[in-house]
Amino acid sequence: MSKDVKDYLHLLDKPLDESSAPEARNSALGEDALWHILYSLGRDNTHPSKHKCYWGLVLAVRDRMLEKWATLQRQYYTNDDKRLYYLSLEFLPGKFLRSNLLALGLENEAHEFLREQGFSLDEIIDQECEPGLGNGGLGRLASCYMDSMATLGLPAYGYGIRYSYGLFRQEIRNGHQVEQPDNWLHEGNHWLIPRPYGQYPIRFYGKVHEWLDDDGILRHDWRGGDLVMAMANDVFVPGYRNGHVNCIRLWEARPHKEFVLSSFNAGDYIGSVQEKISDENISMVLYPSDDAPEGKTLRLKQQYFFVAATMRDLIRRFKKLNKPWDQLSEKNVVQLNETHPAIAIPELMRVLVDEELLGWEEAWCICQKLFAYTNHTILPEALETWTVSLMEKLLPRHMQIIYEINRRFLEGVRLHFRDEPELPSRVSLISDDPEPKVRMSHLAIVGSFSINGVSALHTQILRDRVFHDFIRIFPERFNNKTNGVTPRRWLRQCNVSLSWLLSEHLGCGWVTDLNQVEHLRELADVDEFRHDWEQCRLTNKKRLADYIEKMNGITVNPHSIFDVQVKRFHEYKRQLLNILHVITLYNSIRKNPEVKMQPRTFIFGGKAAPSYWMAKDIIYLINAVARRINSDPNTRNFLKVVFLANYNVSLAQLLVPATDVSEQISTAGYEASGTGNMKFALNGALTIGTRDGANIEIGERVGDPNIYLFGLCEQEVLDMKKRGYDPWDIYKNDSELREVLDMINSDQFTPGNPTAFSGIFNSLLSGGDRFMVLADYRAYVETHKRIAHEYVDRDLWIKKSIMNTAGMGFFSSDRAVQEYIDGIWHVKPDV
Ligand code: NBG
Repeated sequence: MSKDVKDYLHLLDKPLDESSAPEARNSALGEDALWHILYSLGRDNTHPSKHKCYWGLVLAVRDRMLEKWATLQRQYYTNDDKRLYYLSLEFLPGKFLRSNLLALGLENEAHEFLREQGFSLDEIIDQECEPGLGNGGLGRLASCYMDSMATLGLPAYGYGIRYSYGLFRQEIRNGHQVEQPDNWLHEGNHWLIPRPYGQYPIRFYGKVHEWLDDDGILRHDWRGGDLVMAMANDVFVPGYRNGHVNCIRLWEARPHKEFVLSSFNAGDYIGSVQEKISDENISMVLYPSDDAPEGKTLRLKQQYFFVAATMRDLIRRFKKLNKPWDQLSEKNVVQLNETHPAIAIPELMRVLVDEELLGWEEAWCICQKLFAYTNHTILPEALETWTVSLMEKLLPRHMQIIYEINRRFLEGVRLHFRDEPELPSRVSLISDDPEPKVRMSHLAIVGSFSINGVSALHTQILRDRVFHDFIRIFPERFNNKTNGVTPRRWLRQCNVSLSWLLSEHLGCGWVTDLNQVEHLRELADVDEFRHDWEQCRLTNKKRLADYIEKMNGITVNPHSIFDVQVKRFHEYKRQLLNILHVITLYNSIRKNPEVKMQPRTFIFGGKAAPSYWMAKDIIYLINAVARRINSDPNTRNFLKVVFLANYNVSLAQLLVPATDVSEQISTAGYEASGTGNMKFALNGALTIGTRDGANIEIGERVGDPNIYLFGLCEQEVLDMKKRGYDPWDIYKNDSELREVLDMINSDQFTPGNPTAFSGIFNSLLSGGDRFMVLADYRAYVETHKRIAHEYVDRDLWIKKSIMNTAGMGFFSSDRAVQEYIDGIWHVKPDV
């Protein structure tokens, strides 16, 4: 008899594989938590509140990680291990408590303790705030990779910034996005260990002093300017049940001196404190743009600040080994997550040449063997540049070094490509604009031994277009590493009922060896298994429906198709295409009330960069359409539109397991990879998507019948643009679309205000529709019809759903990290 899904729910937080849990420490977790409430938090622990239980538990869990971490650090030195440094301006780890308990095998103990105190783990986790130290895919990828590095037992360090304010909290007021500060540290955070001892001074501005040493060699010394202190804050990342713990070191800016004495003595108390405040500003706030650069001085300061402190750490550890400098790259490798940390290359040159007095060639040779660079975007407007004038002012020595790297590089290019006089200016590290700029991607390419894209298509585009010239200069450097996601957070943790079902049939090995899910294919034809599969999904959908009711006051039918698009708002991601389809459906139901239709719920979520007006207008449009549709009694039973505010990792964990249809509909060629696409498919959602980024590879793995790919492919987008694409033609010829666009361009969704969306209307028509929304509209609408039709055939749909999960083994971040190890890092596990 089929197991009732309620049985699974009882087991929700029990370890799946208790036997493999490492031995518990002598004292029970709960006892330690109570001890910490009294002795670390200084609070009475007789009847601790939820809040105290949470922090007590955090400290008790942290103790267990620290013991392992300290042992490992010693081991790295004794074993002379090669270390990996993963430099990223963003991390999006999500909440820590549940994932750390799971990794350490401590859920049972935690449950027991909380039960004694009269709380559930869910209630306790509600207390936890999520660190939003990133914008989207790039930051979340960094966190998935940290999870895999720990689970694979690598001697690895993550490095980033401890922003005081993470990504803004999004509220929706009258349909508009409103940004609120995310003061995630307002009551401190015990997952982080601040390290006030051994801070590093980091210099900005100042002058370069030149002098001749005793051998007549010209030396450089960067002096003066402002000093800011970098203080480490460590947060620990345990591997899954393997006793391994890594650390992410987040730098916090501190004032160099408490007060500027002269102004203090002169009675300018406020002035002296002001300086302290401006020093701390460097790590104050995360830049809220995604796939777009920020040409602001503070941003460059942030980049240099965290990179310089990180390189200090790397060199300090290396020096303890007493090895010659040429072994720096044998004992370390530095992965640059996008170009944000690329200033590390001239910084290491500066340290080696100016401070350690190595010759230029020797130092450059070390650099080129140490750094590897991952590119995450091909949007031209997102490729980072800094004006030479800013760089010269803020980092004068680095600018000199960049000139010298460029001079030598271009000399080589001229020599090897004599008959291409245009080439040097195209590949130069400095643009020849009227206001010359440093091209950070060129710097990263020239200074790294490996350059990778994040999906097969993306890497191909890098080769064919974006970095075409460099492929000819450094063919051996370019490679692909298709992204992956951690099955711990994105299946085991977020979808407990399905995890139980999988483990019952496949054993627990899939948690660390995701390829095992392929055996699900054999079960797709078993009636009882399909029944259980559907029950698990329904449980998740009901949970999401409750959340929607609570947060938005909208009642949604859990048997309707849950069609979800959650990601940052960007025109290339085309939330607009999605809402055009929703309006199309709305019109068609109104016109044909007698036609029976499968009820559908369209769910949106995501933040727009605060200065990205078009993206904010699209959010407003979705909310305006939602208000109209949800209140229309004629369509209410068939169509609901929901915008969930403040999309973040925790909300993703709720949405992903409850989704039937995953929207991955970027203009082909624009989404480097996508990782949301992987999370949804892993949890059994079917993808409607363009042939873009990793969607293509997902299609190859789950099989054509189990994915809905539509629309122009990358080449067709290019061809169409070249031929001259006119969106007005499509507008004229497609009456259904015309009706939708005319509604947007009237006051239908904003009574009394007919111009609310004229910006959107114009961007799609007179503006030329840069992202080909109208070009893909018809194919998209027709594909949705097919989806609605096939969803009704429950057997067919559930089989497809199972085939999706079954095909996703490849997209584990364990596989991706293993490919980085084999192809780039060559580091060995230390377990
Ligand atoms: C994003 C891409 C995504 C990709 C992630 C992770 C940036 C700059 N890029 O497609 O847009 O999945 O990186 O690689 O955030």
